[in-house]
Amino acid sequence: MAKVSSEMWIVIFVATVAVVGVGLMMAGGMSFSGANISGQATKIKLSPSTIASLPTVTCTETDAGKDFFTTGTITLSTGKMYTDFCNEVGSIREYYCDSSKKGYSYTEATCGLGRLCQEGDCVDVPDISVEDVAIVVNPELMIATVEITVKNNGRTAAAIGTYTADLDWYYEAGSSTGSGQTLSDTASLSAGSTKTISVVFGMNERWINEFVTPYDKEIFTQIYLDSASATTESDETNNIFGAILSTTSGEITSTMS
Ligand SMILES: [Ca+2]
Ligand SMILES: [Ca+2]
Ligand SMILES: [Ca+2]
Repeated sequence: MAKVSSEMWIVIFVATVAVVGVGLMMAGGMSFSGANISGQATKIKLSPSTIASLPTVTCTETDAGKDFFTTGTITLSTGKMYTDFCNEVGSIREYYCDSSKKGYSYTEATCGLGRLCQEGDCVDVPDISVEDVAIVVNPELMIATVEITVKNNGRTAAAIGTYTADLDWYYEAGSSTGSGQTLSDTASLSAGSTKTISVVFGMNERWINEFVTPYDKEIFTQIYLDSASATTESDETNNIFGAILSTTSGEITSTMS
């Protein structure tokens, strides 16, 4: 057998290292980039039986599951805690423990009519609103009475509180006369109940003369309940009524158009 020189051993060694290296690269799917090794992470799929054998996260909570009327906190065995809260659009995020692997879930819901989300809890509140408006003109007494029907659509009692009423008589396009009044009604209005409040406006000679002349004209009235925003309500947009109420000569009553 021919003797292998020391130079030949070096060549064989280098060739062997190269072959093994390329083999490892192919087997592992890796690629080299300069001096750094880069590669792709491999996802490990767990079998259903493996998943089933994993420990389930346990969960405890301070309220009664999907309890929208109590601010609750869930605590997981992992140490994580989540507390019910009101999101940016006023809906409640309610956390609750369940039998899933992660141990909990949550739902988001609006608190509904007559309720508001406050600090992770749906609370009952009032909701006063303008339901109807009528204007009764009495030329003989030279008064116009604005009759405002107010309803509490909410779930708790509330007073109308401070409110404003304005009445303008449009006798020419773009011009008006009239005056506003700021009043107060402190009587408690129970949930679901309705009442009518009346605001009397004095009419001057010009108003009366305009009223009895035989052409169409308009009365503008604006009502703003709880104008001082003293009461927190489930709907703050229905406190204002402002519409053009039309009447024709000879009529003494106009209703919402
Ligand atoms: Ca809960
Ligand atoms: Ca809750
Ligand atoms: Ca309201």
